[in-house]
Amino acid sequence: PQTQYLKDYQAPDFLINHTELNFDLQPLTTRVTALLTLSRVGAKTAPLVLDGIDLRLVSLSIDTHDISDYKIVGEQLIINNLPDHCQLSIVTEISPQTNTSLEGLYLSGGAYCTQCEAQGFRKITYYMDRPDVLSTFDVTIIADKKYPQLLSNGNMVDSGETQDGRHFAKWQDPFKKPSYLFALVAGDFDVLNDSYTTKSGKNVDLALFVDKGNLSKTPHAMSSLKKAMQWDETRFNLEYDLDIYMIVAVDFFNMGAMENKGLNIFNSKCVLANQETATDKDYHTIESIVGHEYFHNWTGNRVTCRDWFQLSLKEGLTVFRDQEFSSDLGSRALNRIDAVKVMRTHQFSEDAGPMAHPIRPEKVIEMNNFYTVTVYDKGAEVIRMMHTLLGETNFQKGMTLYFERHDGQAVTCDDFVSAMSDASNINLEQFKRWYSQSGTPRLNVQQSYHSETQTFSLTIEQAAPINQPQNDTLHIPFAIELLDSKGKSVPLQYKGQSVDHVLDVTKATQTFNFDQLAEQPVAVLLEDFSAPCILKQHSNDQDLLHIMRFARSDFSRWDAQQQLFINAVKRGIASKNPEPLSNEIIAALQVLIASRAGDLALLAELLKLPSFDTLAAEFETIPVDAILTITQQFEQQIADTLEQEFINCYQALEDDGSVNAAAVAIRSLKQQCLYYLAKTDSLSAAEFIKEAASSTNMTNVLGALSGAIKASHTLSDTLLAHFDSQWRHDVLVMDKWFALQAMQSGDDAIDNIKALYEHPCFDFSNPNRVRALIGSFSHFNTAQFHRLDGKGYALLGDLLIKLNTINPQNASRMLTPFMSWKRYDKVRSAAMKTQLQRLADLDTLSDDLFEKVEKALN
Ligand code: BAL
Ligand code: ZN
Repeated sequence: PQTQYLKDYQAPDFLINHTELNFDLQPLTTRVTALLTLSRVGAKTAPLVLDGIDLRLVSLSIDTHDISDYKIVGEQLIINNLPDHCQLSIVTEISPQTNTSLEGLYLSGGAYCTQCEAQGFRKITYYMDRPDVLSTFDVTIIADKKYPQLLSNGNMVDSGETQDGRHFAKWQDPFKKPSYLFALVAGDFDVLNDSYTTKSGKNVDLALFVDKGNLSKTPHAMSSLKKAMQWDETRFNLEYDLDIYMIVAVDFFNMGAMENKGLNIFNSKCVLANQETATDKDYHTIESIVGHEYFHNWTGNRVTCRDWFQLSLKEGLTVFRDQEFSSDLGSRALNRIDAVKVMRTHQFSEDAGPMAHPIRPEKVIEMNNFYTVTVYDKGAEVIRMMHTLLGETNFQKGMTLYFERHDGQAVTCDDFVSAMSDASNINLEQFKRWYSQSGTPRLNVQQSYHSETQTFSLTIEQAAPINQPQNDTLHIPFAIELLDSKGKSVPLQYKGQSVDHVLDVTKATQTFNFDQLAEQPVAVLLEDFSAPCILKQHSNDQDLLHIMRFARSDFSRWDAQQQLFINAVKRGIASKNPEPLSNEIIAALQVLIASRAGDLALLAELLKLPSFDTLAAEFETIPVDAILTITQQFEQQIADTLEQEFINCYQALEDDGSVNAAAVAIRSLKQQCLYYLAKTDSLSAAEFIKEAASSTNMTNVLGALSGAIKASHTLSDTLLAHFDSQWRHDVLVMDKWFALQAMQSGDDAIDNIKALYEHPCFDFSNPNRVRALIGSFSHFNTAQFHRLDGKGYALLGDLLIKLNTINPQNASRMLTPFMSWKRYDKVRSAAMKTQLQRLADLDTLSDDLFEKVEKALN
């Protein structure tokens, strides 16, 4: 495997001004004819270097002359002595049916579809498969009529029958695009048609293609799309540019979805939803992903990346945009909580592990390995920090300037920051280090209060991340609030000047002073998680309870509650005889449940203990058993002490079954009550579980089953069996069942999972199934995955060996839990290492796994 470096970037020697593609679709031998209009922009002597994988070259010609001066070296076709301008014709053959990698052109449940980002186009034909080569595309698709819909990017300009009784469609995309945005679909779908009128009055046809029989599950995705189109006009002044926008849902897909120009291809689980089959969380995810792919039309497609090291240019920015979309349409606090959970668990853990990389990586073996929480979610945090530093008005000016300068171009992260800086006149030179430094910065904060001068001081020290000692100091927007003893927000001022609540931290150690404070305030620090840092502070429980009650930011109230629990867990683990949760904490929870006031979904969050991953992040060596024991103990204490309050709350809340925010919030709070009640032997709990499990609303059903299984409730087996018989016809719903099965405790948990490999709905070649069963197991069934006998690790190891040949990209994602093997105790880390070594010893280890296994072991 070869490492590619950002520093080695070279501009292409040729442009592809126009690309004509002709597909003659057959499952085992699809013939692809590519006609490339080329012009040389590099050295006279430079050869044309085209990428290609798993292709059978049939012919290579200019005009009608065959070319002989070429060679195929590894995964490249190198052609010498080409004229400066020419039309190169390349005929290749590929086999969609045997392509299980789900990259390039493949068959998904009988339909042809493509996935080209990042480097899948090279599995379709020889091409300059790099994002800085932009071309217009004309595409002709010829197929049997059993595939009535033949789709590609842009507008359909012709269609008809072929002489041999098949049919064809021709598509033209007027916008230049790199190959990774190419898409083709051929299948027999049901279609939901709709339309949208842009704010300048342009009519856009909207079409959503799904497997036959699924139309009832499409309205939510369609309405999400229209909301996204409108939101982008209102908030970012960006309109759609083609006459038609298509979304196709397929069952076999490695990612959530793909933003191909005018023809998005989606994993069906990110499209299909109705109340019986999808949870409220699914509804939210679908809205956000439909938005995300739509927003890429400007941030990704109109302005794309110069090279793949710049991936965060489009992904960080587009995640930021989809987060803002969800926050403007729904609860800002809950969206922030979700985003921060991802950061503090998955991203911080990636930063602390062997795959740590900056949001703009500097070296890559397999690009698919860099579609990470760092590039995406930390990337979005970096954009969010710029937004915080500039403010909405200047940020939007920066976006406008970015599009003025770069529409139709392939550019770099530096180009984006320059636009932001130039538009706002704010110096972002130091800020740019966020793009090149990996690891999570640690901030040590000292507070002091001087009653004689009524002055309060905050000293913030930036410590480099644990595994990145050489890091330079960063520019960090550090937001704060000061509360008085009554819980009122105090104006920030010093020496007669008001002080902004976002502190500009730019030095290794910096002190900020505030005066006119008659008493020592309680400081809310890193309000709204204004920077992706680890905050080291010594807040006592009293202050945290005060923040939980009074902070103006709902996010910070939740954050304080999390910290309270974290402190209690850490104290418990440190002592031989762990104390139960304090009366104050229990009382605070009691008040919350009894009040049933405010945002009920937020209230549900406030009742949750931090996840295992959140707690694990607090320790250098993860004390698996101790964390599990103490959290179970605390949850049991909450369940037992507040049982009656949970019953009252559950009974008092009326769920009207609708999908509006209020009903969603009610369901989430009811679920949280049920989660605790399932841990008690109360008769009401059993009744509530049975009632919710027989509901026609999947959120309620899943809440009941999940609560029952996690509490090993006696009803679990019956409920699981019933669910299986009810939903076997719907694989997406069965994914929820596989995920529930993965959570089973008990000594036979591993055998149970192995037995499920034989279930008629299970399929190793489908990423959704594999993630539902084994992904859920390895991420969320902590006790069983981390069994001391190593059987949980062996289960994952066996799976990875199998997936290595079926679908390396999926294998590599599934490997993630092993990446942090060094953070566990000796027995566990040795057992995990054994599995990594098994992979390293494979003769045919894919590049995807090689890169991560090698980094993990070294
Ligand atoms: N571009 C890959 C899928 C996504 O991030 O939208
Ligand atoms: Zn994206």
